[in-house]
Amino acid sequence: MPKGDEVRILLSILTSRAIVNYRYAFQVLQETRSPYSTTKACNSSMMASSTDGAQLTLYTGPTPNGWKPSIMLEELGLPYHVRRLDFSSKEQKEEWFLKINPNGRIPALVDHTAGDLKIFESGAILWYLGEMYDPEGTLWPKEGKKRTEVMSWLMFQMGGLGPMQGQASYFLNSAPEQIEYAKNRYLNETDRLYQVLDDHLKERQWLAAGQYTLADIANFTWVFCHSRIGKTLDDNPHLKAWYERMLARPAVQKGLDVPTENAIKKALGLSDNANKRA
Ligand SMILES: N[C@@H](CCC(=O)N[C@@H](CS)C(=O)NCC(=O)O)C(=O)O
Repeated sequence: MPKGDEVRILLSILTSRAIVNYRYAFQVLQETRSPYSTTKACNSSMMASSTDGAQLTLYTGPTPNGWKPSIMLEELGLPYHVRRLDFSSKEQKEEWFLKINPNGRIPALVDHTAGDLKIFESGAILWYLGEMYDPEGTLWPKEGKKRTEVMSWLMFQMGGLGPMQGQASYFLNSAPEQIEYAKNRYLNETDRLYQVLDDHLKERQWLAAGQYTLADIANFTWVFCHSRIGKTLDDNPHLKAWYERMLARPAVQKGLDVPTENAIKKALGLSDNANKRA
């Protein structure tokens, strides 16, 4: 047998073992935890200063990335403790929090049932919750092809919509100087991504896998903030219909009210004057 073939066979054996081990590790973790229904000690509205028996602590703020996990936790009906970080005092850069998220940003999640496992990056948090706490596949389908579709739309948000709209919002609302080129660059790219979503939703109710999933949650929280960059959804009728379907979900509304109430009013610009496109 040629040497190249041997190496390839060896690699494929090692890779399949690694996948099996990884699956096994998750299975063990899942088997060792107790069921959620036994710990309804805390929910989003309580926001106590200790974990109060909740198995998960969410470190968050009222922002598009911060709302993703609270919506998913509400959809799954999981009890969780909420710790809001104070951006004005740069609490997210304090040493204690950097031990939870070395990137010094929200959101982050700590799973107390898994040895205080720390998860950061909102996409990773949604994936973790799906993998560990959605045994029925309601938001994170079980079938491989469907999962791949969900992952594609999750990554579309993490690598595209979030960063582009985030920069558009920064250059419009927060930058110390007005830079037309930067504003146009990020607004145009955000417009393009909204159009991609609109085209995709023309023939379907939800973004991926023929069902409501965590990919809808991830993209929604950004579309929710469209007025922050002076956008309306009038040119994107399919996106608008999806947005309204999302907003009608009770768990979405509850998740948006974490960690502060009235997020819906604020994000729609009803009490905010910094939401017009320059
Ligand atoms: N890619 C990260 C982005 C996190 C992020 O940028 N979070 C913002 C709020 S939406 C934040 O913590 N900003 C405060 C800071 O940058 O110090 C994720 O998806 O979790």
